[in-house]
Amino acid sequence: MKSTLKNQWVLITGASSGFGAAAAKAFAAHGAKLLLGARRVDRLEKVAALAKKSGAAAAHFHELDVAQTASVETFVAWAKQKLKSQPLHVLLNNAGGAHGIDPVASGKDADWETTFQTNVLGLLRVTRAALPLLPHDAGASIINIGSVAGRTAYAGGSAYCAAKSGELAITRALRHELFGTGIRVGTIDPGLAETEFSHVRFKGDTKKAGEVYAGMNPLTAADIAEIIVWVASRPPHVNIDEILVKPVDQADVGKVFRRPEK
Ligand code: NDP
Ligand code: 8X3
Repeated sequence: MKSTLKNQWVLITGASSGFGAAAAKAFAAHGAKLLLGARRVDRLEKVAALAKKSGAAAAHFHELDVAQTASVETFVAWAKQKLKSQPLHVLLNNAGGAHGIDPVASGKDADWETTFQTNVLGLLRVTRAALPLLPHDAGASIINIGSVAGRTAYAGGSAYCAAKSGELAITRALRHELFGTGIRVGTIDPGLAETEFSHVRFKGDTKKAGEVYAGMNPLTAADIAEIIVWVASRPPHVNIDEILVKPVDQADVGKVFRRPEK
């Protein structure tokens, strides 16, 4: 059966690693055309090359820092040129992450600011700039990546939990604002998934990052990519509003089943 994503344009933020890179590969397997953004352009180049090998009808990349309005505007202008008046079918707002795990009492301004700049303001900026590229009544989708952290707060997660709660609120507000346009809006909210997320959160401390997933089976980037593609390929009248997805070893944010080391 012909995929509904074949030759459709998909824009992915944070495509240089983790969910974004896996989503590029998964959309590529459906013959989509890709517009990839992140700060690490060397990584984007590799992701685009793999996407082409995996079946992408096109895979272009450009530097993007969602924390900078000028960078977002430059990126979206570049994307518009690549589209050559064709519509954007999927906007995947994935760029983000957590920075530090300090309690509020010892939290750092720089960590809080980066967390909000990427997960909240970046999402708003990219969406504002890309909205004119999304056609009405044509099955286009905005898919945002939230987190279990946006639904349940935990110690050390104040800024990140607040930011992902913000992502959920923005997703819900946007669904109201786009009511009647036929543009679909949804959020996918994963639990523990082993990507570069914890390396970033713990500022490169590999030991601490590894402990997050010790003795349990986390989600993989490919698991999330499969869900993203499924959401984007529902029939045009179907909106998948919100998906909460956790590893079976995670009953809740702080309740993780860990097998003893052998
Ligand atoms: P990764 O660290 O592997 O990927 C994060 C991506 O975001 C990278 O491509 C990074 O690219 C990009 N990014 C970060 N800051 C910016 C920026 N300022 N401008 C542009 N791109 C940026 O982690 P994940 O794949 O796990 O994270 C993807 C999303 O999923 C994030 O929003 C995260 O909060 C969310 N999430 C992750 C979970 C997990 O357990 N892994 C669970 C729930 C949600 P670059 O550094 O090259 O700019
Ligand atoms: C990432 C999941 O639980 O580490 O969003 O915050 S968690």
